[in-house]
Amino acid sequence: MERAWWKESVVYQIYPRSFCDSDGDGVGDLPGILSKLDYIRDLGVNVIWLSPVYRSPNDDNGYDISDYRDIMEEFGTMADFDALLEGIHERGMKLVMDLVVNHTSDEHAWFVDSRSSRDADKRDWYIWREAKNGGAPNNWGSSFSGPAWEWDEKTGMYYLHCFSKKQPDLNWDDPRVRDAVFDMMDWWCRKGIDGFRMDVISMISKPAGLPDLPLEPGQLYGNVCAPGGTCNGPHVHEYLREMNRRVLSRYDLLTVGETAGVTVEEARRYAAADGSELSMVFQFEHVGLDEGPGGKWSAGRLFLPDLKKNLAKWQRELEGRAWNSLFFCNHDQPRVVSRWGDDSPRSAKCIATALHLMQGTPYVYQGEELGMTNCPFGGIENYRDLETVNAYRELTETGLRQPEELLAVIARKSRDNARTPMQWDAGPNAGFTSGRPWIMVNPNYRTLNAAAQEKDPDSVLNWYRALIRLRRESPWRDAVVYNGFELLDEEDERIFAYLRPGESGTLLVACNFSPEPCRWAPPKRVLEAETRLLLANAGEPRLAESMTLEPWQAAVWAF
Ligand code: TEU
Repeated sequence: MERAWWKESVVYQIYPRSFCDSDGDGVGDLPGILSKLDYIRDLGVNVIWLSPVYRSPNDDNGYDISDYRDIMEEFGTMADFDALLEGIHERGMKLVMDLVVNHTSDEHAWFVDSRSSRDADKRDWYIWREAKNGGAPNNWGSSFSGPAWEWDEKTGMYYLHCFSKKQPDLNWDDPRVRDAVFDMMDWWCRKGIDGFRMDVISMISKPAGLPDLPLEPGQLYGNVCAPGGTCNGPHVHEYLREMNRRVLSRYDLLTVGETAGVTVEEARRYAAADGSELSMVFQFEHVGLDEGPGGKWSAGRLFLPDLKKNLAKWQRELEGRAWNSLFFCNHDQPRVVSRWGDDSPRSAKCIATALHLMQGTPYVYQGEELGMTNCPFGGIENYRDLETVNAYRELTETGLRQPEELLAVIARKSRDNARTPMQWDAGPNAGFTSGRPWIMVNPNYRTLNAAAQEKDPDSVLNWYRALIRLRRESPWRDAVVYNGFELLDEEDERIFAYLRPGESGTLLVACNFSPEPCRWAPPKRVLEAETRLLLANAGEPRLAESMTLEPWQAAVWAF
């Protein structure tokens, strides 16, 4: 398999709003990130993915961009950005920017022009349609509740917004849009950045004719993010190959597509080994496995064999043909230690081990390395995320859900669980800000924080450091990155175990995803080999024909 630096990388995702506030306005900023670069470097990661820092009215916390070539006022200035980029490069790390080009803010100059009149110069840079039967042009729903169409009184037409109404979708079928986006991307590459994470890039090519989508019973609108919605549209690969030809191929970049609705077949095209489109993609099948039949806001529970089989499918189906990304956490997902663990540090370490030793580029989301947990927000008034607040309003006002029952699901699944301030120390506001934080600080910061874990050899932080060292510095680094994958005991409902076979030796990973001791029988070929324990999050488990893995125990052997 061809080697590449982005295959051998570990990426740390920063949500700037919640990372570190340097000027006391209660919002994280670029100088705050600069002040924490040594902490990030000491984790062992070599790439930082920065969620959007461009000028934005913050309807969706920066994923609604009003100027791609300026910095959001609350985050600082372009000079602050340049200092941050320099600081990252000085420490031997790379910077991946978040590229949000499926849509802009409605305050972007392009949209201001487009909506000014039906024959405006940039009218076709967005997706405008006449009313149909006196209403919206089709049954599409916004990901943030309500219809995906907003009526514009001035020009008497609807515009499409798959997300909030302040996030109008760009019309990628207009070559002038592609020209403007590619020119902006090149401008950032010439500033010296090292890649892009591409927001909902699988949605940029809409299906011809914008047809209605199928509706499940009780569904108010068609789901634009579901397969068959706006994902993986007719020209998406054509546009990405054009982007690659005109921009990406001219630089040495890590590019990762956030490809809602992607299948393994589609991923083999988006992340093809021939480098014709992107380096890798984020798939979302695994983080949908604990949803009930009603989607995100329905109470479901993870059945571990489903997770194991899904991850094994992606390992098997991409191997040698495309490259995988490995994540459980990001700014849109609840904290995995609460979601699939029991909030204990050992469960955080166990889950991380299972993820980090598969084939693919691992992504660590800020605070995940500390085992940060979901936050007890309580009432809906304490939430800030428009996806959560809009869903609560729509589902309760239509009578589809009861407030208390829905709040219980929101507490588990809201994106705000990942957006509480980074917990640096036990001081006021967890050391995040000297001001009033824009969102609630998780009250467990007094004991769960980076300062407390820095010196604790058994901390979650030092476990992530060990995992990342194994992948990036140890004699086994090539095995971790490039070896194959073979799932073991796929029906076992508590043990997540797999092999990483390769010419330079094989790794065995065994994780007890449960709070009870669990009997386990390693494969015979392991017992016949001379094995070496590389890592264990508890004790020194000895391989035996029938052995017990302690609650949330995870271990890695080589042979
Ligand atoms: O997310 C795309 C997306 O599908 C989200 O709706 C996400 O899957 C969902 O919230 C999970 O419940 C991207 C960004 O990551 C997200 O933060 C933005 O809000 C969204 O696009 C619009 O830019």
